[in-house]
Amino acid sequence: MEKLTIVLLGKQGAGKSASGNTLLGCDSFLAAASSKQVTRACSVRHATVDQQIIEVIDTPGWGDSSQFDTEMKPNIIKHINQYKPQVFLLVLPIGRFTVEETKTVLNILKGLGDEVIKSMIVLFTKGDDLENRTIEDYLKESHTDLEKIIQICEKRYHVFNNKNSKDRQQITSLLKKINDLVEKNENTKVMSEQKKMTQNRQADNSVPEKIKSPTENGKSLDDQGSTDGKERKELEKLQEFTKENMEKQLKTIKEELKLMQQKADQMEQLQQEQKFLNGLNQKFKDLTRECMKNVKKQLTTMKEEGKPMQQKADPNEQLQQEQKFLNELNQKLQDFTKECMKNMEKQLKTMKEERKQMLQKADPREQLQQEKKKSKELET
Ligand SMILES: Nc1nc2c(ncn2[C@@H]2O[C@H](COP(=O)(O)OP(=O)(O)OP(=O)(O)O)[C@@H](O)[C@H]2O)c(=O)[nH]1
Ligand SMILES: [Mg+2]
Repeated sequence: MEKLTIVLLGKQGAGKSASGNTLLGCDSFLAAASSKQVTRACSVRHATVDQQIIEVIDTPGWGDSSQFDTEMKPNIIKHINQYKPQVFLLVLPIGRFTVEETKTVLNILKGLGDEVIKSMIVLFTKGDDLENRTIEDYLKESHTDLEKIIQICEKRYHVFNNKNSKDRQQITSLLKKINDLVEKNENTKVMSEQKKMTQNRQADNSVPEKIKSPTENGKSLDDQGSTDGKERKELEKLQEFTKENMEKQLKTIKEELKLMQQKADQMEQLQQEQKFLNGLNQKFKDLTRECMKNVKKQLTTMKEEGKPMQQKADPNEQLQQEQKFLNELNQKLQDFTKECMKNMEKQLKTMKEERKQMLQKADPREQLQQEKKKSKELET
């Protein structure tokens, strides 16, 4: 996709920034009603409009031509050299135009030179002020100096109503005029290059001595006879061959130039995107830092608030709590002791019984009595 770079030029408050916004379809530039200069430096923005990358350079508006020459022109020229714009929009607001104002415009145009004027379209803003008139009606009513400006720009003009920026027709129509002009200028450039090359070729094509035409050798055609005819044919062939070769080379150079331009455009876009990402990254870092700061602040506030509450706590209540805890501990200790006592008693009882049984087994009398008892049971 080829990029189209457009520069907005005009007096203060003419509606340059507003027109840039209408063209790009977003509020990229600051536009405002003010008696002072609103845009103070050149700025560049771009967007895709009707499947075309449009790059707009907004410039500060002039008060008069000497101010333009000293304060604005150097920076504008710098931007022109850097961005190589294809089109300049001379922004003029519909309304009363003083003779002085038009003279200023004429002076500035003169200073900018033919190359800029060749790529210039007059963009009338505040089209809503035309009301029921056409732009042609307005131009007819205007004084001759305004007509002169239009003539200098070879009758290229367009009307914008920036208060109705959603009107797509006015944008599409301007882009068509711009693209037609760009194409026309490119064709003219190619043609003049070709012309220059042909002239150079003619100058360089000093025909070698041995194949010079008979008249150039100082001899009449009659003197030379049929051999001259052969030489003439050879010369024509050589010229044809050279012409073909040059044309081929020109075509290759043009294609290479186009490729280089495309690469440069891509690089520039990548740089812009990188710049944007860096900005985003920085913003994210700043935001995170800000958030951390806030969290720390909140933590300190919470700590500060917590302190007096701790200080304010009732000592009696604290004592009661501690007492309660001690009571519970005591109760648990008592229960545990009781349980232990019970277990010990049980074990003692078991031990007593076991001892008794052992004693009975150890006594012989007791044993005899037991045997007697057993035999008596058997007899019966
Ligand atoms: N009604 C109407 N007002 C417009 C139109 N275009 C611009 N304006 C108003 O004109 C005022 C000046 O517009 P800007 O775009 O800031 O003019 P500027 O040429 O950029 O001015 P500087 O930056 O100071 O050189 C703003 O209030 C715009 O809203 C238009 O088509 N119609
Ligand atoms: Mg502005």
